[in-house]
Amino acid sequence: MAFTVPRDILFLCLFFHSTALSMGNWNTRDFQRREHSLVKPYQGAGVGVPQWDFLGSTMVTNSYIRLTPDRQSKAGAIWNNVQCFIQNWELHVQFKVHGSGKNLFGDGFAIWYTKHRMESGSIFGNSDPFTGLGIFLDTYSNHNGPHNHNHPYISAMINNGSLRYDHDTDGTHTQIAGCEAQFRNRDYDTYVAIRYENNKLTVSTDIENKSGWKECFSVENVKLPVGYYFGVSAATGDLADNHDVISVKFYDLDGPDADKNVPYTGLPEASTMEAPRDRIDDSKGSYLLGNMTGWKLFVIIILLIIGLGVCVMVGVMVFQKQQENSRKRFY
Ligand SMILES: [Ca+2]
Repeated sequence: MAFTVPRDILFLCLFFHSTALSMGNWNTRDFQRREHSLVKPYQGAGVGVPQWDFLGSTMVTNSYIRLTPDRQSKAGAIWNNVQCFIQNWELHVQFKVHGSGKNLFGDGFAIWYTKHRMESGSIFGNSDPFTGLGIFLDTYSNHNGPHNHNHPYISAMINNGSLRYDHDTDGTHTQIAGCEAQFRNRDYDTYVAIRYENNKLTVSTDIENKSGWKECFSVENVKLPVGYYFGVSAATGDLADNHDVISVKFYDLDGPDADKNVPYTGLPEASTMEAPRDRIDDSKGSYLLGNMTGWKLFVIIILLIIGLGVCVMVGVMVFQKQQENSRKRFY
């Protein structure tokens, strides 16, 4: 049964789920998991926020967690410090991206489910490369030419630790899917939902003040292991924005039969990678040579030498024949 959990209507979710489970012995306490959620009031009894750690420019207020202020060259993140051992889940993030820039603003934020946590770096404030899932809510197009899409743009990337994120193409070379989403400078609440169930990744948004989810994209055959961490990070550069997280709500979709599932523990994997898009800023010559392996180049050089040899031999033979003919004419 594929649907996205209606926000804040827990009883409805439970109704659907218990219906799906044929009124099985569903445990209501297991549905929303507090250990992976972050809701108001943020502060615990102590100074910190339970189960969450902060990085960089992150600032906690009573009503939001600001990852970056609307100022240049800032980076911040929040990281859940409890590993997730639930195979099927859904994450709702309420956020607010806003600032004084009318036409120029950036760079955006990212939601993570990764092996490593609390590492700062160049992908919206997180490390590059990373291992796991990254959902990018990119407000600024770094691309020099026209894209096939407009910004703000939401995309997903699955990484086994070997791929690098390319800012110059806004990550379109490594994305598994994406969609446009005008989520910036809204007067009302904006949400994004990430659902991972039976190796299917679905990202939906609620950014039009309609209290309903709209699917951004859905991708099958995505493999994510258990034991990774959730996080949200944001960065500004020459351009800036306030990147605020209002809440993170985690829902366990495994249900009471979870013990029967064998959790996936391999590397992150996605069988569908979108076709690379217009990356043609390499010069053609170096592109051709760059794609050639050593032995191919060797064979081509040998063939060229043989070809040149044949040309020279034919040339000499023709020349000799002409000399012979001209001599014959003299006599
Ligand atoms: Ca960008």
